[in-house]
Amino acid sequence: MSMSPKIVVVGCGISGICAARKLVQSGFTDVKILEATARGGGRIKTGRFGNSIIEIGANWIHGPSEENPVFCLARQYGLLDPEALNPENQAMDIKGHPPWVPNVFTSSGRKLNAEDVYPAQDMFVELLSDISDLHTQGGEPCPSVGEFIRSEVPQRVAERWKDDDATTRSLQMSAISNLLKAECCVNGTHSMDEVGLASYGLYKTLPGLDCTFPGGYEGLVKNLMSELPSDLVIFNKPVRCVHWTQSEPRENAVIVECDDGERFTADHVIVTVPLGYLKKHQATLFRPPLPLHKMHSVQRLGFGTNNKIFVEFDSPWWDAECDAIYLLWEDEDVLEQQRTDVHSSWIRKLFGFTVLKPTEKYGHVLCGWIAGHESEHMETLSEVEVTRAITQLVHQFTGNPTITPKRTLHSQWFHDPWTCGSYSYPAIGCSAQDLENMIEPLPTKGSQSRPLQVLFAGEATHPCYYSTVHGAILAGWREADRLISHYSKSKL
Ligand code: 6YU
Repeated sequence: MSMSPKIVVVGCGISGICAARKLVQSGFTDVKILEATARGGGRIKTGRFGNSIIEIGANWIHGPSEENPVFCLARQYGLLDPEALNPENQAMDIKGHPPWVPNVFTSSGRKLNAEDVYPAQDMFVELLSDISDLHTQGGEPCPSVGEFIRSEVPQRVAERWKDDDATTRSLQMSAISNLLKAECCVNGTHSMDEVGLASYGLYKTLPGLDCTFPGGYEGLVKNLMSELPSDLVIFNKPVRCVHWTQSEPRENAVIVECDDGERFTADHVIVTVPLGYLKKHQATLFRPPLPLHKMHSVQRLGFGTNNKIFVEFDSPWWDAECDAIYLLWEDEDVLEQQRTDVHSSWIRKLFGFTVLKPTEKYGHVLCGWIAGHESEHMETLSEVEVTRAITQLVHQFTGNPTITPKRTLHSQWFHDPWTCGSYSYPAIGCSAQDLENMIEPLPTKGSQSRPLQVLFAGEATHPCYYSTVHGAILAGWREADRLISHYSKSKL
Protein backbone atom coordinates (compact mmCIF):
# COMPACT_ATOMS: atom_id res chain seq x y z
CA MET A 1 0.00 0.00 0.00
CA SER A 2 1.74 3.18 -1.14
CA MET A 3 -0.35 5.84 0.63
CA SER A 4 -1.48 4.01 3.73
CA PRO A 5 -4.38 5.61 5.57
CA LYS A 6 -3.67 6.79 9.11
CA ILE A 7 -5.39 4.58 11.66
CA VAL A 8 -5.46 5.19 15.41
CA VAL A 9 -6.71 2.51 17.81
CA VAL A 10 -7.78 3.74 21.23
CA GLY A 11 -7.02 1.14 23.91
CA CYS A 12 -4.45 -1.66 24.02
CA GLY A 13 -6.70 -4.41 25.35
CA ILE A 14 -7.03 -7.66 23.39
CA SER A 15 -9.59 -6.08 21.02
CA GLY A 16 -7.33 -3.16 20.07
CA ILE A 17 -4.29 -5.43 19.76
CA CYS A 18 -6.13 -7.84 17.46
CA ALA A 19 -7.55 -5.02 15.31
CA ALA A 20 -4.08 -3.45 14.89
CA ARG A 21 -2.40 -6.80 14.23
CA LYS A 22 -4.86 -7.68 11.49
CA LEU A 23 -4.44 -4.27 9.84
CA VAL A 24 -0.65 -4.52 9.93
CA GLN A 25 -0.75 -8.06 8.57
CA SER A 26 -2.97 -6.81 5.73
CA GLY A 27 -0.41 -4.20 4.69
CA PHE A 28 -1.56 -1.06 6.52
CA THR A 29 1.63 0.71 7.56
CA ASP A 30 0.36 3.72 9.49
CA VAL A 31 -1.31 2.18 12.55
CA LYS A 32 -0.91 3.39 16.14
CA ILE A 33 -2.44 2.23 19.41
CA LEU A 34 -2.89 4.87 22.12
CA GLU A 35 -3.13 3.27 25.56
CA ALA A 36 -3.96 5.14 28.78
CA THR A 37 -1.90 2.91 31.08
CA ALA A 38 1.67 1.62 31.08
CA ARG A 39 0.69 -1.91 30.00
CA GLY A 40 -1.10 -3.83 27.28
CA GLY A 41 -3.85 -6.37 27.93
CA GLY A 42 -6.49 -4.30 29.76
CA ARG A 43 -8.85 -6.71 31.49
CA ILE A 44 -6.46 -9.59 30.77
CA LYS A 45 -4.15 -9.16 33.72
CA THR A 46 -1.93 -11.84 35.25
CA GLY A 47 -0.38 -11.17 38.65
CA ARG A 48 1.52 -12.89 41.44
CA PHE A 49 0.20 -13.97 44.82
CA GLY A 50 2.92 -15.42 47.02
CA ASN A 51 4.45 -18.08 44.78
CA SER A 52 1.41 -18.43 42.55
CA ILE A 53 0.45 -16.98 39.21
CA ILE A 54 -3.08 -15.58 39.44
CA GLU A 55 -5.54 -14.01 37.02
CA ILE A 56 -6.80 -10.66 38.27
CA GLY A 57 -9.08 -10.29 35.24
CA ALA A 58 -10.16 -12.85 32.62
CA ASN A 59 -9.87 -16.39 33.93
CA TRP A 60 -11.02 -19.03 31.49
CA ILE A 61 -11.23 -19.71 27.80
CA HIS A 62 -15.01 -20.05 27.63
CA GLY A 63 -15.78 -22.85 25.17
CA PRO A 64 -12.32 -23.84 23.95
CA SER A 65 -13.03 -25.29 20.49
CA GLU A 66 -12.29 -24.57 16.83
CA GLU A 67 -14.64 -21.59 16.60
CA ASN A 68 -13.02 -19.86 19.57
CA PRO A 69 -10.17 -17.54 18.49
CA VAL A 70 -8.67 -17.48 22.01
CA PHE A 71 -8.34 -21.25 21.90
CA CYS A 72 -6.90 -21.27 18.36
CA LEU A 73 -4.34 -18.55 19.12
CA ALA A 74 -3.36 -20.11 22.47
CA ARG A 75 -2.87 -23.49 20.76
CA GLN A 76 -0.82 -21.88 18.01
CA TYR A 77 1.47 -20.20 20.57
CA GLY A 78 1.76 -23.41 22.61
CA LEU A 79 0.18 -21.89 25.73
CA LEU A 80 -2.20 -24.70 26.70
CA ASP A 81 -1.97 -27.86 28.79
CA PRO A 82 -2.26 -31.13 26.81
CA GLU A 83 -5.74 -31.91 28.28
CA ALA A 84 -7.13 -28.70 26.79
CA LEU A 85 -6.02 -29.88 23.34
CA ASN A 86 -7.78 -33.20 23.76
CA PRO A 87 -10.60 -33.47 21.17
CA GLU A 88 -12.94 -34.83 23.86
CA ASN A 89 -12.50 -31.60 25.81
CA GLN A 90 -13.37 -29.54 22.77
CA ALA A 91 -16.47 -31.57 22.03
CA MET A 92 -17.95 -31.26 25.54
CA ASP A 93 -20.93 -28.94 25.47
CA ILE A 94 -21.30 -27.61 29.02
CA LYS A 95 -23.62 -24.72 28.01
CA GLY A 96 -21.91 -22.29 30.36
CA HIS A 97 -22.14 -24.56 33.42
CA PRO A 98 -18.78 -26.20 34.19
CA PRO A 99 -19.14 -29.58 35.93
CA TRP A 100 -17.41 -28.52 39.13
CA VAL A 101 -17.13 -30.88 42.10
CA PRO A 102 -18.67 -28.82 44.92
CA ASN A 103 -18.20 -28.59 48.68
CA VAL A 104 -21.15 -26.95 50.41
CA PHE A 105 -21.01 -25.26 53.80
CA THR A 106 -23.77 -23.48 55.71
CA SER A 107 -23.77 -20.45 58.00
CA SER A 108 -24.28 -22.69 61.03
CA GLY A 109 -20.94 -24.36 60.35
CA ARG A 110 -22.24 -27.54 58.71
CA LYS A 111 -20.67 -29.25 55.73
CA LEU A 112 -23.38 -30.75 53.56
CA ASN A 113 -23.23 -33.60 51.07
CA ALA A 114 -23.17 -32.26 47.54
CA GLU A 115 -26.32 -34.30 46.78
CA ASP A 116 -28.24 -32.38 49.45
CA VAL A 117 -28.48 -29.37 47.15
CA TYR A 118 -28.89 -31.18 43.81
CA PRO A 119 -32.66 -30.43 43.75
CA ALA A 120 -31.98 -26.68 43.99
CA GLN A 121 -29.22 -26.85 41.39
CA ASP A 122 -31.40 -28.83 38.99
CA MET A 123 -34.25 -26.36 39.40
CA PHE A 124 -31.93 -23.41 38.82
CA VAL A 125 -30.37 -24.82 35.65
CA GLU A 126 -33.86 -25.65 34.40
CA LEU A 127 -35.06 -22.08 35.08
CA LEU A 128 -32.14 -20.61 33.13
CA SER A 129 -32.72 -22.90 30.19
CA ASP A 130 -36.45 -22.07 30.25
CA ILE A 131 -35.46 -18.41 29.92
CA SER A 132 -33.48 -19.11 26.75
CA ASP A 133 -36.51 -20.99 25.36
CA LEU A 134 -38.80 -18.08 26.26
CA HIS A 135 -36.55 -15.86 24.20
CA THR A 136 -36.90 -18.01 21.12
CA GLN A 137 -40.67 -18.33 21.55
CA GLY A 138 -41.22 -14.62 22.18
CA GLY A 139 -43.51 -13.19 24.86
CA GLU A 140 -41.77 -12.63 28.19
CA PRO A 141 -43.86 -12.73 31.36
CA CYS A 142 -41.72 -10.18 33.24
CA PRO A 143 -38.87 -7.76 32.55
CA SER A 144 -35.92 -9.34 34.36
CA VAL A 145 -34.29 -12.72 34.94
CA GLY A 146 -34.44 -12.12 38.71
CA GLU A 147 -38.19 -11.43 38.73
CA PHE A 148 -38.84 -14.46 36.54
CA ILE A 149 -36.93 -16.71 38.93
CA ARG A 150 -38.70 -15.23 41.98
CA SER A 151 -42.10 -15.70 40.40
CA GLU A 152 -41.46 -19.26 39.19
CA VAL A 153 -39.68 -20.76 42.19
CA PRO A 154 -42.63 -20.83 44.69
CA GLN A 155 -44.85 -22.72 42.22
CA ARG A 156 -42.16 -25.20 41.28
CA VAL A 157 -41.17 -25.70 44.93
CA ALA A 158 -44.80 -26.31 45.94
CA GLU A 159 -45.20 -28.92 43.21
CA ARG A 160 -41.87 -30.63 43.42
CA TRP A 161 -40.93 -30.55 47.07
CA LYS A 162 -44.40 -30.89 48.55
CA ASP A 163 -43.45 -33.97 50.57
CA ASP A 164 -40.30 -32.43 52.02
CA ASP A 165 -40.19 -31.01 55.54
CA ALA A 166 -39.76 -27.31 56.22
CA THR A 167 -36.04 -27.63 57.02
CA THR A 168 -35.26 -29.36 53.73
CA ARG A 169 -37.25 -26.82 51.74
CA SER A 170 -35.58 -23.98 53.57
CA LEU A 171 -32.16 -25.39 52.70
CA GLN A 172 -33.09 -25.66 49.01
CA MET A 173 -34.23 -22.03 49.06
CA SER A 174 -30.92 -20.94 50.63
CA ALA A 175 -29.15 -22.83 47.87
CA ILE A 176 -31.18 -20.98 45.22
CA SER A 177 -30.26 -17.64 46.86
CA ASN A 178 -26.63 -18.71 46.64
CA LEU A 179 -26.97 -19.68 42.97
CA LEU A 180 -28.45 -16.25 42.25
CA LYS A 181 -25.33 -14.63 43.73
CA ALA A 182 -23.12 -16.87 41.61
CA GLU A 183 -25.16 -15.93 38.54
CA CYS A 184 -24.55 -12.23 39.37
CA CYS A 185 -20.81 -12.98 39.11
CA VAL A 186 -21.21 -14.78 35.78
CA ASN A 187 -23.20 -11.88 34.37
CA GLY A 188 -21.17 -9.12 36.05
CA THR A 189 -24.26 -7.49 37.53
CA HIS A 190 -25.44 -6.29 40.94
CA SER A 191 -28.67 -8.27 40.80
CA MET A 192 -30.34 -10.61 38.34
CA ASP A 193 -33.22 -8.12 38.58
CA GLU A 194 -31.11 -5.89 36.36
CA VAL A 195 -30.59 -8.49 33.63
CA GLY A 196 -33.25 -8.36 30.92
CA LEU A 197 -35.32 -11.50 30.48
CA ALA A 198 -35.84 -10.87 26.76
CA SER A 199 -32.16 -10.22 26.07
CA TYR A 200 -30.70 -12.95 28.29
CA GLY A 201 -30.75 -15.40 25.40
CA LEU A 202 -28.60 -13.16 23.19
CA TYR A 203 -25.45 -14.63 24.76
CA LYS A 204 -24.21 -17.74 22.99
CA THR A 205 -21.96 -20.43 24.41
CA LEU A 206 -19.35 -22.34 22.42
CA PRO A 207 -18.63 -26.04 22.93
CA GLY A 208 -15.60 -27.06 24.97
CA LEU A 209 -14.73 -27.55 28.62
CA ASP A 210 -13.51 -24.18 29.97
CA CYS A 211 -9.75 -24.18 30.48
CA THR A 212 -7.10 -21.77 31.77
CA PHE A 213 -3.63 -20.63 30.69
CA PRO A 214 -1.09 -22.52 32.86
CA GLY A 215 1.46 -19.72 32.38
CA GLY A 216 -1.08 -16.89 32.69
CA TYR A 217 -3.61 -15.30 30.29
CA GLU A 218 -1.17 -12.44 29.64
CA GLY A 219 1.03 -14.90 27.69
CA LEU A 220 -1.51 -14.54 24.89
CA VAL A 221 -1.19 -10.74 24.97
CA LYS A 222 2.62 -10.90 24.99
CA ASN A 223 2.70 -13.26 22.00
CA LEU A 224 0.28 -11.14 19.99
CA MET A 225 2.11 -7.91 20.84
CA SER A 226 5.48 -9.36 19.90
CA GLU A 227 4.22 -9.54 16.31
CA LEU A 228 3.52 -5.79 16.21
CA PRO A 229 6.16 -3.19 15.28
CA SER A 230 7.75 -2.06 18.56
CA ASP A 231 6.73 1.60 18.18
CA LEU A 232 3.11 0.84 17.30
CA VAL A 233 1.80 1.19 20.85
CA ILE A 234 2.15 4.48 22.71
CA PHE A 235 1.66 3.84 26.43
CA ASN A 236 0.61 6.35 29.10
CA LYS A 237 -1.38 8.22 26.46
CA PRO A 238 -4.97 8.61 27.63
CA VAL A 239 -7.28 9.92 24.93
CA ARG A 240 -9.49 12.77 26.06
CA CYS A 241 -11.53 13.50 22.95
CA VAL A 242 -12.10 12.13 19.46
CA HIS A 243 -12.96 15.00 17.10
CA TRP A 244 -14.79 13.67 14.06
CA THR A 245 -16.72 15.53 11.43
CA GLN A 246 -20.16 15.22 9.95
CA SER A 247 -19.69 17.45 6.91
CA GLU A 248 -16.68 19.71 6.93
CA PRO A 249 -13.98 18.40 4.58
CA ARG A 250 -10.44 18.31 5.93
CA GLU A 251 -7.39 16.33 5.05
CA ASN A 252 -7.52 13.84 7.91
CA ALA A 253 -11.07 13.47 9.05
CA VAL A 254 -10.39 12.73 12.71
CA ILE A 255 -8.28 14.40 15.39
CA VAL A 256 -7.52 12.41 18.51
CA GLU A 257 -6.77 14.68 21.44
CA CYS A 258 -4.89 13.26 24.41
CA ASP A 259 -4.95 14.24 28.09
CA ASP A 260 -1.47 15.76 27.75
CA GLY A 261 -2.64 17.96 24.88
CA GLU A 262 -0.92 15.98 22.11
CA ARG A 263 -3.07 15.55 18.99
CA PHE A 264 -2.98 12.74 16.46
CA THR A 265 -4.64 13.15 13.08
CA ALA A 266 -6.20 10.08 11.51
CA ASP A 267 -8.41 8.88 8.71
CA HIS A 268 -9.94 6.24 10.95
CA VAL A 269 -10.09 5.68 14.69
CA ILE A 270 -11.08 2.36 16.27
CA VAL A 271 -12.40 2.98 19.80
CA THR A 272 -12.06 -0.06 22.08
CA VAL A 273 -12.49 1.53 25.53
CA PRO A 274 -14.64 -0.50 27.97
CA LEU A 275 -18.38 0.20 28.09
CA GLY A 276 -17.98 1.32 31.73
CA TYR A 277 -15.56 4.03 30.62
CA LEU A 278 -17.82 4.98 27.71
CA LYS A 279 -20.85 5.33 29.99
CA LYS A 280 -18.93 7.68 32.26
CA HIS A 281 -17.18 9.77 29.61
CA GLN A 282 -19.29 9.63 26.47
CA ALA A 283 -20.41 13.25 26.86
CA THR A 284 -16.82 14.49 26.50
CA LEU A 285 -15.11 11.68 24.58
CA PHE A 286 -16.66 12.61 21.21
CA ARG A 287 -16.98 15.95 19.42
CA PRO A 288 -19.58 16.28 18.01
CA PRO A 289 -21.29 14.01 20.54
CA LEU A 290 -22.49 10.52 19.62
CA PRO A 291 -25.81 10.43 17.76
CA LEU A 292 -28.72 9.99 20.18
CA HIS A 293 -29.54 6.39 19.30
CA LYS A 294 -25.94 5.36 19.98
CA MET A 295 -25.85 7.36 23.21
CA HIS A 296 -29.04 5.67 24.40
CA SER A 297 -27.67 2.22 23.68
CA VAL A 298 -24.50 3.03 25.65
CA GLN A 299 -26.76 4.02 28.55
CA ARG A 300 -29.14 1.08 28.22
CA LEU A 301 -26.60 -1.73 28.03
CA GLY A 302 -25.43 -2.97 31.42
CA PHE A 303 -21.90 -2.90 32.81
CA GLY A 304 -21.38 -4.19 36.33
CA THR A 305 -18.69 -5.34 38.71
CA ASN A 306 -17.38 -8.81 39.44
CA ASN A 307 -14.29 -9.04 41.65
CA LYS A 308 -12.06 -11.78 42.95
CA ILE A 309 -10.56 -12.24 46.41
CA PHE A 310 -7.58 -14.60 46.47
CA VAL A 311 -7.04 -16.32 49.80
CA GLU A 312 -4.13 -18.56 50.80
CA PHE A 313 -4.24 -21.15 53.60
CA ASP A 314 -1.55 -23.35 55.15
CA SER A 315 -3.69 -26.42 54.64
CA PRO A 316 -6.97 -27.14 52.86
CA TRP A 317 -10.33 -27.26 54.67
CA TRP A 318 -12.00 -28.56 51.50
CA ASP A 319 -11.87 -32.03 49.88
CA ALA A 320 -9.00 -32.91 47.55
CA GLU A 321 -11.26 -33.28 44.51
CA CYS A 322 -13.29 -30.11 45.26
CA ASP A 323 -13.38 -27.45 42.49
CA ALA A 324 -15.77 -24.96 44.08
CA ILE A 325 -16.96 -24.11 47.60
CA TYR A 326 -20.50 -22.75 48.05
CA LEU A 327 -21.50 -20.82 51.18
CA LEU A 328 -25.21 -21.04 52.05
CA TRP A 329 -26.72 -18.53 54.48
CA GLU A 330 -29.49 -20.42 56.26
CA ASP A 331 -31.43 -17.22 56.93
CA GLU A 332 -31.58 -16.40 53.20
CA ASP A 333 -34.34 -18.90 52.53
CA VAL A 334 -36.82 -16.42 51.09
CA LEU A 335 -36.26 -15.12 47.59
CA GLU A 336 -36.86 -11.49 48.18
CA GLN A 337 -34.63 -8.74 46.95
CA GLN A 338 -31.86 -8.81 49.52
CA ARG A 339 -31.75 -5.51 51.37
CA THR A 340 -28.58 -6.03 53.32
CA ASP A 341 -26.49 -3.16 54.58
CA VAL A 342 -23.60 -3.01 52.13
CA HIS A 343 -21.19 -1.62 54.73
CA SER A 344 -21.78 -4.12 57.51
CA SER A 345 -22.65 -7.25 55.56
CA TRP A 346 -21.03 -6.93 52.12
CA ILE A 347 -19.34 -10.29 52.62
CA ARG A 348 -22.73 -12.05 52.34
CA LYS A 349 -22.67 -11.34 48.62
CA LEU A 350 -19.61 -13.59 48.14
CA PHE A 351 -21.15 -16.80 46.79
CA GLY A 352 -18.11 -18.91 47.54
CA PHE A 353 -14.71 -19.86 46.15
CA THR A 354 -13.14 -21.71 43.26
CA VAL A 355 -10.07 -23.80 44.06
CA LEU A 356 -6.85 -23.02 42.19
CA LYS A 357 -5.47 -26.26 40.75
CA PRO A 358 -3.21 -28.19 40.65
CA THR A 359 -2.33 -27.99 44.33
CA GLU A 360 1.32 -28.92 43.62
CA LYS A 361 1.59 -25.68 41.69
CA TYR A 362 -0.64 -23.29 43.63
CA GLY A 363 -0.55 -24.60 47.18
CA HIS A 364 -3.83 -24.03 49.02
CA VAL A 365 -5.22 -20.98 47.28
CA LEU A 366 -8.90 -20.14 46.81
CA CYS A 367 -10.46 -17.50 44.61
CA GLY A 368 -13.57 -15.86 46.13
CA TRP A 369 -16.15 -14.28 43.81
CA ILE A 370 -18.25 -11.24 44.61
CA ALA A 371 -20.40 -9.08 42.34
CA GLY A 372 -22.37 -5.85 42.52
CA HIS A 373 -22.42 -2.89 44.89
CA GLU A 374 -21.05 -5.00 47.75
CA SER A 375 -18.09 -5.80 45.52
CA GLU A 376 -17.63 -2.10 44.73
CA HIS A 377 -17.66 -1.36 48.46
CA MET A 378 -15.13 -4.14 49.12
CA GLU A 379 -12.72 -2.34 46.77
CA THR A 380 -12.57 0.60 49.16
CA LEU A 381 -11.39 -1.57 52.07
CA SER A 382 -7.79 -2.31 53.01
CA GLU A 383 -6.35 -5.79 52.59
CA VAL A 384 -6.38 -6.10 56.42
CA GLU A 385 -10.15 -5.41 56.52
CA VAL A 386 -10.84 -7.84 53.69
CA THR A 387 -8.70 -10.51 55.37
CA ARG A 388 -10.61 -9.97 58.63
CA ALA A 389 -13.97 -10.41 56.90
CA ILE A 390 -12.82 -13.55 55.09
CA THR A 391 -11.41 -14.98 58.31
CA GLN A 392 -14.71 -14.48 60.17
CA LEU A 393 -16.59 -15.99 57.25
CA VAL A 394 -14.42 -19.11 57.14
CA HIS A 395 -14.67 -19.52 60.93
CA GLN A 396 -18.45 -19.28 60.78
CA PHE A 397 -18.95 -21.65 57.82
CA THR A 398 -16.46 -24.29 58.92
CA GLY A 399 -17.27 -23.98 62.60
CA ASN A 400 -13.52 -24.04 63.14
CA PRO A 401 -12.01 -20.88 64.70
CA THR A 402 -8.43 -21.99 64.04
CA ILE A 403 -8.54 -21.84 60.23
CA THR A 404 -6.88 -18.56 59.37
CA PRO A 405 -5.86 -17.26 55.94
CA LYS A 406 -2.17 -16.54 55.39
CA ARG A 407 -2.91 -13.65 53.07
CA THR A 408 -5.51 -12.21 50.69
CA LEU A 409 -5.48 -10.07 47.57
CA HIS A 410 -8.49 -8.55 45.82
CA SER A 411 -9.15 -7.07 42.40
CA GLN A 412 -10.53 -3.53 42.03
CA TRP A 413 -12.17 -3.31 38.63
CA PHE A 414 -14.80 -0.72 39.55
CA HIS A 415 -12.25 1.83 40.77
CA ASP A 416 -9.94 1.23 37.82
CA PRO A 417 -10.40 4.58 36.05
CA TRP A 418 -9.93 3.03 32.58
CA THR A 419 -12.45 0.21 33.06
CA CYS A 420 -15.06 1.37 35.63
CA GLY A 421 -16.39 -2.15 36.24
CA SER A 422 -15.87 -5.67 34.90
CA TYR A 423 -17.87 -6.52 31.79
CA SER A 424 -21.10 -5.90 29.97
CA TYR A 425 -24.49 -7.60 30.22
CA PRO A 426 -27.85 -7.05 28.52
CA ALA A 427 -29.78 -4.97 31.06
CA ILE A 428 -33.57 -4.67 31.24
CA GLY A 429 -34.92 -2.99 28.13
CA CYS A 430 -31.96 -3.94 25.92
CA SER A 431 -32.30 -5.71 22.63
CA ALA A 432 -30.08 -6.92 19.81
CA GLN A 433 -30.61 -3.47 18.28
CA ASP A 434 -28.59 -1.87 21.11
CA LEU A 435 -25.61 -4.04 20.27
CA GLU A 436 -26.02 -3.14 16.59
CA ASN A 437 -26.11 0.54 17.55
CA MET A 438 -22.87 0.08 19.50
CA ILE A 439 -21.20 -1.42 16.42
CA GLU A 440 -22.35 1.21 13.90
CA PRO A 441 -19.45 3.42 12.74
CA LEU A 442 -19.51 7.24 12.58
CA PRO A 443 -20.70 9.15 10.65
CA THR A 444 -23.76 6.94 10.79
CA LYS A 445 -25.62 7.67 7.58
CA GLY A 446 -25.84 9.51 4.30
CA SER A 447 -23.21 9.60 1.61
CA GLN A 448 -20.06 11.09 3.01
CA SER A 449 -16.77 12.08 1.55
CA ARG A 450 -15.12 10.75 4.72
CA PRO A 451 -16.74 7.46 5.74
CA LEU A 452 -15.74 5.16 8.60
CA GLN A 453 -14.13 7.87 10.71
CA VAL A 454 -14.86 6.29 14.08
CA LEU A 455 -15.30 2.54 14.44
CA PHE A 456 -16.22 0.67 17.61
CA ALA A 457 -14.78 -2.59 18.90
CA GLY A 458 -14.27 -4.12 22.35
CA GLU A 459 -16.08 -6.82 24.27
CA ALA A 460 -19.36 -4.88 24.59
CA THR A 461 -19.79 -4.61 20.81
CA HIS A 462 -20.09 -8.31 20.06
CA PRO A 463 -23.69 -9.35 19.31
CA CYS A 464 -23.51 -12.72 21.09
CA TYR A 465 -20.09 -13.19 22.74
CA TYR A 466 -20.07 -9.92 24.73
CA SER A 467 -18.34 -10.09 28.15
CA THR A 468 -15.64 -12.45 26.92
CA VAL A 469 -12.12 -12.39 25.51
CA HIS A 470 -13.20 -14.21 22.34
CA GLY A 471 -15.95 -11.61 21.83
CA ALA A 472 -13.36 -8.82 22.18
CA ILE A 473 -11.00 -10.47 19.65
CA LEU A 474 -13.76 -11.08 17.11
CA ALA A 475 -14.97 -7.48 17.49
CA GLY A 476 -11.41 -6.16 16.86
CA TRP A 477 -11.07 -8.34 13.75
CA ARG A 478 -14.51 -7.25 12.55
CA GLU A 479 -13.51 -3.57 12.56
CA ALA A 480 -10.13 -4.27 10.95
CA ASP A 481 -11.97 -6.22 8.24
CA ARG A 482 -14.36 -3.33 7.74
CA LEU A 483 -11.42 -1.08 6.85
CA ILE A 484 -9.64 -3.77 4.84
CA SER A 485 -12.71 -4.36 2.70
CA HIS A 486 -13.33 -0.61 2.37
CA TYR A 487 -9.85 -0.10 0.93
CA SER A 488 -9.95 -3.19 -1.23
CA LYS A 489 -13.19 -1.88 -2.76
CA SER A 490 -11.80 1.62 -3.32
CA LYS A 491 -8.53 0.01 -4.59
CA LEU A 492 -6.27 2.39 -2.74
C1 6YU B 1 -13.32 -14.47 29.30
C2 6YU B 1 -13.15 -15.11 31.57
N1 6YU B 1 -13.59 -13.39 33.30
C3 6YU B 1 -13.17 -11.70 35.01
C4 6YU B 1 -12.95 -10.39 35.37
C5 6YU B 1 -12.95 -9.39 34.38
C6 6YU B 1 -13.19 -9.73 33.05
N2 6YU B 1 -13.63 -11.47 31.35
P1 6YU B 1 -10.07 -3.99 27.70
O1 6YU B 1 -10.69 -3.33 28.85
O2 6YU B 1 -9.24 -5.18 27.95
O3 6YU B 1 -9.15 -2.92 26.91
C7 6YU B 1 -9.48 -1.58 26.79
C8 6YU B 1 -8.23 -0.75 26.93
O4 6YU B 1 -8.57 0.63 26.75
C9 6YU B 1 -7.58 -0.84 28.31
O5 6YU B 1 -6.22 -1.21 28.18
C10 6YU B 1 -7.73 0.58 28.89
O6 6YU B 1 -6.65 0.96 29.72
C11 6YU B 1 -7.78 1.41 27.63
N3 6YU B 1 -8.42 2.72 27.78
C12 6YU B 1 -9.55 3.04 28.46
N4 6YU B 1 -9.81 4.36 28.34
C13 6YU B 1 -8.84 4.87 27.55
C14 6YU B 1 -8.57 6.18 27.05
N5 6YU B 1 -9.35 7.23 27.32
N6 6YU B 1 -7.47 6.38 26.26
C15 6YU B 1 -6.65 5.34 25.95
N7 6YU B 1 -6.87 4.08 26.41
C16 6YU B 1 -7.96 3.85 27.18
N8 6YU B 1 -13.55 -13.17 29.67
O7 6YU B 1 -13.32 -14.79 28.12
N9 6YU B 1 -13.11 -15.41 30.28
O8 6YU B 1 -12.96 -16.00 32.41
C17 6YU B 1 -13.42 -13.78 31.97
C18 6YU B 1 -13.39 -12.06 33.70
C19 6YU B 1 -12.74 -10.08 36.80
C20 6YU B 1 -12.68 -7.99 34.73
C21 6YU B 1 -13.42 -11.10 32.69
C22 6YU B 1 -13.55 -12.80 30.99
C23 6YU B 1 -13.90 -10.46 30.34
C24 6YU B 1 -12.66 -10.13 29.49
O9 6YU B 1 -11.58 -9.83 30.33
C25 6YU B 1 -12.97 -8.94 28.61
O10 6YU B 1 -14.15 -9.18 27.87
C26 6YU B 1 -11.86 -8.62 27.60
O11 6YU B 1 -10.57 -8.74 28.14
C27 6YU B 1 -12.10 -7.20 27.09
O12 6YU B 1 -11.14 -6.80 26.14
P2 6YU B 1 -11.28 -5.37 25.45
O13 6YU B 1 -10.09 -5.20 24.58
O14 6YU B 1 -12.62 -5.24 24.87
O15 6YU B 1 -11.24 -4.32 26.65
C28 6YU B 1 -25.30 -17.43 30.19
C29 6YU B 1 -24.77 -16.20 30.17
C30 6YU B 1 -24.46 -15.03 30.60
C31 6YU B 1 -23.62 -14.03 29.90
N10 6YU B 1 -22.30 -13.86 30.38
C32 6YU B 1 -21.49 -15.00 30.56
C33 6YU B 1 -20.09 -14.78 30.14
C34 6YU B 1 -19.19 -14.92 31.24
C35 6YU B 1 -18.18 -13.83 31.24
N11 6YU B 1 -17.23 -14.26 32.12
C36 6YU B 1 -16.32 -13.66 32.62
C37 6YU B 1 -15.73 -14.28 33.65
C38 6YU B 1 -14.54 -14.14 34.06
C39 6YU B 1 -14.34 -14.77 35.33
